[in-house]
Amino acid sequence: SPSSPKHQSTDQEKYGVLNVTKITENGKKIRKNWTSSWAVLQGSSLLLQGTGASWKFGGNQSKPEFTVDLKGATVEWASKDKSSKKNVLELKTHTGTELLIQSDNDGWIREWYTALCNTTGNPIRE
Ligand code: I3S
Repeated sequence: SPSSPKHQSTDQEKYGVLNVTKITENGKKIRKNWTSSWAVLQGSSLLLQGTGASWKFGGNQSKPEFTVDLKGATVEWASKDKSSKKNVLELKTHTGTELLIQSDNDGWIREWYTALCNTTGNPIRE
């Protein structure tokens, strides 16, 4: 809505704060590290940027940002065994990187789910 510019976005360009963690890097399971990130969905890329100086995203990540190529990625609600948190999305890229994306805000995570499904061509499920 116009009164809430931070949350105003379309499926083509969307941005805001999400909790994220990598769980797999190049097909190899890595230790979770949930971190609050500034997320920007633009075209077929999802850019994740740290909100603090110590932000680190995965094992071989030195820069305070990470770009996810959404071409050929799958998006779905994560199963309960993936996390004890609510509202968790699982994003798998075509290169074998797996991320979990989460927000405590039900409406906000649903908006992101819809946008990511639309971008990747994945079916939207309840
Ligand atoms: O899937 P896991 O290993 O139970 O994930 C939890 C751990 O990463 C935990 O940190 P430690 O590595 O210090 O145990 C985190 O604090 C938890 O948040 C992780 O689980 P959730 O269910 O929050 O995704």
